[in-house]
Amino acid sequence: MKLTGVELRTIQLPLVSPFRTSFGTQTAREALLLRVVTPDAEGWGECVAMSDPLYSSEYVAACADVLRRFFIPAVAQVERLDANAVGPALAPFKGHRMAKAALEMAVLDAELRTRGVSFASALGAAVDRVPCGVSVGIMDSIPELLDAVEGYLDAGYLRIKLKVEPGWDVEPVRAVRERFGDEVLLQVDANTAYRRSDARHLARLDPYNLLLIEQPLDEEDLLGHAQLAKVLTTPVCLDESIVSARSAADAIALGACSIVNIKPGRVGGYLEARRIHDLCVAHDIPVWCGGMLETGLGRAANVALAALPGFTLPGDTSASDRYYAMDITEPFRLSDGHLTVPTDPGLGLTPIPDALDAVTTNTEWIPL
Ligand code: SMG
Ligand code: MG
Repeated sequence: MKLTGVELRTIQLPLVSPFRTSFGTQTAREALLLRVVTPDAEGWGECVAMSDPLYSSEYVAACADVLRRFFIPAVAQVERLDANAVGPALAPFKGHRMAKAALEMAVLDAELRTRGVSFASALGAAVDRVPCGVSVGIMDSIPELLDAVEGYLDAGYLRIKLKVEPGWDVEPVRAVRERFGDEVLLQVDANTAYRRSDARHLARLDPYNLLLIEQPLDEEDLLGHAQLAKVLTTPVCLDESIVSARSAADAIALGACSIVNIKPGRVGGYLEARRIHDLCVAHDIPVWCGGMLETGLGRAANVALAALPGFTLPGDTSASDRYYAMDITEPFRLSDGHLTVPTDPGLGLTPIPDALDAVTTNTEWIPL
């Protein structure tokens, strides 16, 4: 393939309700989209970075900058471009994995549309639908939380994840268990909000039979997670700490986690995400697909990834209406707690032009 140009587009999608985590409250999703154009096809990429560097060091404006300044020119120079060539072409540049992932996703989409192959079959999907969980934000009160969880269970979600932070952890978990029973698949996500000295406090979650506790400590604190994992009976799952197959291998060897959340954006792309999947399968480590409030584009790719055989736990692959009243693509709808894996070539869907234009705040065409 040869790129004739790349479009960088920033969109702003309002959320159906505010989403509060241990690092802040979000009321809208700003996202950076890429459209790569080749003589034969177009490919779409979605960058999962947020507006501010709070979940990780990356943020939308920085991703746009590094893409336009370094990554797009480097990829444009590749002789025979395909998705496998993107990682090596960008390897000299440190970090910026979410930006790299978005570009690789767009090139992969263009390549697969040209070849007539879906993301799911290219990645190695084993099923045609995936079980879905939902991530529930921190609320102002327990009754408000119980109403939200009830709504999601009524909608059919098969697993509930509660966002937690110091001051909002044991009580909400206890309340949800008491109200909805022990059968509900329940897990928590701290987004690095705790410290090593909180180990005894976090052990108070042990009686509630959680599937896992996600990223309790700082992203760089693998050793702390290994020590914590020895104290807790709740399995430790890593999200922010896992940025590559190498860091996943290290975390597993160290005993820092027994479950891995795979987010393609965080690890530099869908190809590295698949390598982490393969590594975890080889080590008997269950994986599940994380979410970054993706539009239908990223959701389509995530659902394809979540269809791989090692994804044995429900992912944060919620329906589009969990976050958006109006998505930029045809919405993903929950059916019996599952989302259907797209089968058409590439991502299997494209943005609806009017819906996309309605939420676009900036467009930039980079001719090559
Ligand atoms: O897409 O449903 C989703 C988001 C799920 O909780 C979610 N993501 O740490 O796992 C995580 C968070 C990161 C984004 S929080 C603004
Ligand atoms: Mg997380």
